[in-house]
Amino acid sequence: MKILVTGGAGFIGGNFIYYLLDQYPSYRVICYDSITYAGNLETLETALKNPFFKFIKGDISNSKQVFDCMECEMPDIVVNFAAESHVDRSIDNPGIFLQTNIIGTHVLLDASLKLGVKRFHQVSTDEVYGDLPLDRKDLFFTEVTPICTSSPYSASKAAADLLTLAYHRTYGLPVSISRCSNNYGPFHFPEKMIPLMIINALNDKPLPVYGKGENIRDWLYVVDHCKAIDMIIHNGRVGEVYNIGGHNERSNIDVVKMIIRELGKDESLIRYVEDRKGHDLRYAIDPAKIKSELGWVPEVSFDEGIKLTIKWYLENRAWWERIISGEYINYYKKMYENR
Ligand code: NAD
Ligand code: TDX
Repeated sequence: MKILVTGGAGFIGGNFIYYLLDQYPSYRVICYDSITYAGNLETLETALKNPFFKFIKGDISNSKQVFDCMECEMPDIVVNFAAESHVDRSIDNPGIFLQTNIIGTHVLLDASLKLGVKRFHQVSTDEVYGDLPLDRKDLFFTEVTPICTSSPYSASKAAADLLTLAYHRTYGLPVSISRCSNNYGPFHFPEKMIPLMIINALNDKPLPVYGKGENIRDWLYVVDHCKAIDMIIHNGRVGEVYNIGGHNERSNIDVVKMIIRELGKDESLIRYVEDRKGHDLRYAIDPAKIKSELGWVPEVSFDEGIKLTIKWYLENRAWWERIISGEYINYYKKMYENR
């Protein structure tokens, strides 16, 4: 079995590669990634020593590069993680989100169809459903919740989902889609809330909480997401969408206070800053379908997962210190200096 993982030098794709190499020692795993600001070959340092793993540099929206790679490797399965993934960046500069997330997915679908890939899996997000009100804890996203996006990021991911389903219905490409809630864990890029708060707290820098910190996210430890994708690509039904989430809703301010407590820091580090434009209020996944069809259940509680994550950031300072001392400085200034 040969699996092509796009975006594998990023957060979830990187974790997925380690998961595959560990679970299926006889599989060939190829990472295809253009190494944007979010891609990092240091994440794949250990994988690169494994003879069953190969890295190929390329852009998913470049048809020639994609066809060259896929004609040469002829993967059985393609799992597409490659994306521009940060909502704030999409608000600042939407164009690249359309290029990578929509055109890039189209190029991969086209190549997968022409080369007879046995399964194309699109890694999507709960953000395609828009948001839920804060005061209706009885409401959850199911697979039939209408697509209703808020940000250029989520709009581009929704477009990619629709294209993926169109390739199934129109051309018979065997596809599947997963829509997961917010992930956290090792190798998470410092622009995202949890690693940003851990790193700023470690450096005694202010913790920028958008608005009142009341927005709710449904957090899932990244390895539980990897397990779910593994189950879908091997046993999930073709043409289907599966929601992934562990019923772990927390307000942002509660998460920030938990990180402060775990690190033994003081709540005076918290700064309430200008809210994100169009900020989604609450995400909450109903995972009943993947649970009943595939038997997936999350295994890592938030209390345990946040401890594991903090421990990883403490033990892997070099990984994130190199990131925050580079181009990230300019990003941080632009996003937070006058907020
Ligand atoms: P990330 O930003 O950490 O990594 C993205 C990776 O894609 C990077 O390695 C980057 O170099 C690569 N990439 C970007 N543009 C590319 C291009 N044009 N060609 C080839 N490679 C390219 O993202 P992540 O957080 O790991 O998210 C991975 C996927 O999971 C995304 O599709 C995202 O929408 C989805 N998702 C993320 C979350 C989350 O909480 N992070 C939750 C649900 C779904
Ligand atoms: O500095 C911050 N302060 C803050 O209050 C940042 C970066 C974020 N926030 C808030 C905004 C959100 O309510 O924290 C929450 C989480 O923010 P992000 O980490 O940016 O994640 P989110 O916008 O929820 O999107 C994430 O989950 C769904 C991923 O980045 C997406 O790729 C995924 O699809």
